[in-house]
Amino acid sequence: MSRIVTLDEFIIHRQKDFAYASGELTGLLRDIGVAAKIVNREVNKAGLIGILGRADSENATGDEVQKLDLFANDKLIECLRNSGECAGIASEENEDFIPLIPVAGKAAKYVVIFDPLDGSSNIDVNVSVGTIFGIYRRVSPLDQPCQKEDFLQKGTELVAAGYVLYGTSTMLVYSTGRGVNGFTLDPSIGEFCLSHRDIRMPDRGNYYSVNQGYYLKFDVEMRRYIDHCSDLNLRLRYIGSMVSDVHRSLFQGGIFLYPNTRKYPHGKLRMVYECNPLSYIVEQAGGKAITCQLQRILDIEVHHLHQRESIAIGSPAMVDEMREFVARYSAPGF
Ligand code: AHM
Ligand code: MG
Repeated sequence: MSRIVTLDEFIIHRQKDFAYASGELTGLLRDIGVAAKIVNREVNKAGLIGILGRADSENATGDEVQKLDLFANDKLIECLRNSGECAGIASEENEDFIPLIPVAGKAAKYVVIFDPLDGSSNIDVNVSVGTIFGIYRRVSPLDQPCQKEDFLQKGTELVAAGYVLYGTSTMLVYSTGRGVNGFTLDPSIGEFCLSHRDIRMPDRGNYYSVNQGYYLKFDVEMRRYIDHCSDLNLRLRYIGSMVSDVHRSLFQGGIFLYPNTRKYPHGKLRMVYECNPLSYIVEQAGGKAITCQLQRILDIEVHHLHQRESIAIGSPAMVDEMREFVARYSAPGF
């Protein structure tokens, strides 16, 4: 049996790949790993300790907030506040970003964005949820508190991104721009252990993932593409947690769609907290991610912390096919 490689060992080993790396990013990734373990512990026992259910409040963009969302949000903020390597955070659960006070007077050069618990409608019924995170290098002066523009960078500027999936087992998947690696939490030793090295997304797969209940609310070109998926007898899977649906396509191939609808004319999912970090991971694994208006997600200018976009993300051949459909059926005069 090959030797177990823990997340910490792997991160430290990878630091050597980056010339002039000073260990700050390494430290930050390790702190996120610790926060993930704490959130995992609570997700696993949520039913026992009564933190399921709604917290009777709404998040910054008007969605219902579950108690566990608030817990995960608080834990991530707490871990990053004490990290010393993070100048500020922006969370899907907070309206504005939060600058962090330097630890021991040291100016941190990174900011972190996260969706603490994605797929929150699944919490009550014990279905998979996930944490999504991304790390940017600050663009504002290091001797001052971080600024909004540090968080409003394009996805191409991400230094690292990843997610934690609280599923049948808990997995942390991340990339620092040199491929994607996956770690499974071994509960017996409390460590994330390298389980999926250099993940490559299949060129295509047998699954498509979309909330087909909104079919009639989609633009005609999206409807034609969804009909095509159905004609091909692709299997429809939709968990209602983007992390879980994207995770499946990463390993088995497939496409995840959240098109613009009448209710969400610009799409529902958030650029900063969901679309960009997951697109970064998927592209690093050889996949593609575009809007339903056919723009590469990572190239989109971000103007608001809670900006929403439509998205088609997944296996490269399937995203290309979706692009052809949309181009053909939205052509003038069609
Ligand atoms: P959340 O971050 O508030 O949980 O919402 C994001 C989620 C995605 O994970 C998921 O794919 C989508 O919203 C589900 O939305 P819908 O119920 O409209 O299909
Ligand atoms: Mg979310």
